[in-house]
Amino acid sequence: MTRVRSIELRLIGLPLVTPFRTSFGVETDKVCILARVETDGAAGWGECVTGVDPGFSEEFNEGAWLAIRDHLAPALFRAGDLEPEGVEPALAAVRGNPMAKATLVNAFLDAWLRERGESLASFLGADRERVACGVSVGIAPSVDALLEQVGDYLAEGYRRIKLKIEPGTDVERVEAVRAAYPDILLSVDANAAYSLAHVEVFRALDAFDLLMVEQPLHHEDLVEHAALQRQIRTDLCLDESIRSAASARAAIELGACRIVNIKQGRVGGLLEAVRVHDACRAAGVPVWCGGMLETGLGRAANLALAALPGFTLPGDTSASARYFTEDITDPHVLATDGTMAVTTGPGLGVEPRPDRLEACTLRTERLAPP
Ligand code: NPG
Repeated sequence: MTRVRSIELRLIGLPLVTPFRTSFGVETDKVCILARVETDGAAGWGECVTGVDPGFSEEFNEGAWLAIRDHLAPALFRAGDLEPEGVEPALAAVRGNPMAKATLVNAFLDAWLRERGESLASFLGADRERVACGVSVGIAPSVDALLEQVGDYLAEGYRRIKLKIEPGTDVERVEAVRAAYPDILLSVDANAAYSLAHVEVFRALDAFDLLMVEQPLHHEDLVEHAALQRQIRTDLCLDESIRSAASARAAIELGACRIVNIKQGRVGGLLEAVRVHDACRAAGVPVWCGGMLETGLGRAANLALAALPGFTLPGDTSASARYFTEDITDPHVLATDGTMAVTTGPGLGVEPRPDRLEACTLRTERLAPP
């Protein structure tokens, strides 16, 4: 048992090495909330995966800040002495807001594990020390620019290339990459930019031996995803639609996907992420670890999760250098074989470097029990 004594919220901003364009917007900077939770015997970190705008999900930085400050943190203070299994129930009176909740769940877990000297990977049930990594390539300005980026990432060792797509340039881009690299693991991610009226696009994509088509339709369209899956050969993968183990089970039972992208931040934190993993594994559905341009803190959490046995496909767990010139932690580095190390120290096994943290801080607020 340990008790949360105080929470420091911090908004940070880090420039991205290259702008990241998806079908829902362009990111030039990573701006996110970090929570530092102080317990009786340690301090733990949680990184919130919301962005500046509610484009990927309805949660966004300023909303998450208020949800944490005014509702979730007070609930955690009121809960008193806690073990990890008590944290989600303590926050359950707040409906939804999984990304805001994940921030505190993960920070508490980090602090609790640091008190015990146990690594996050071991606590979650990891069975390997390195994970195979893929990379997500944003929508490029031209086919040539895309081919150059893909070539560079392959040269670095990445084991799977995921192309962001949007209506209009999809088939032509995939065809060009597949022609240049006939044997690579290749997938596409539509970020919900299509409807069932686009079925011909997906039939055309069937020709390119893709590992998967990720989240083609609206996040609430499970029945439509199932209808699309029946009409194409390529496996569908869901991301935005998977918000919990319950929604993963529903998607699988409906036949809406054959692969699941697990983002711990999107499903309410690492504990629910393990439940999503377990539900998929029980159903024989492969999973992989998604990414949301996390700093080295969130990336350490993702790497620990990706080391669980059901994570059989390379994830968007790319090296710090793919995102930032200088991360806030020591960088996570890709080996030439396309793998990265899972951290082994207590908790997340990484810390923000104080100088870097100060340099990128936009705002802080300290929260304490009344
Ligand atoms: O490597 O962290 C990464 C980015 C992987 O493509 C990626 N993430 O839709 O999955 C996504 C996308 C994303 C990025 C979503 C930022 C939301 C915010």
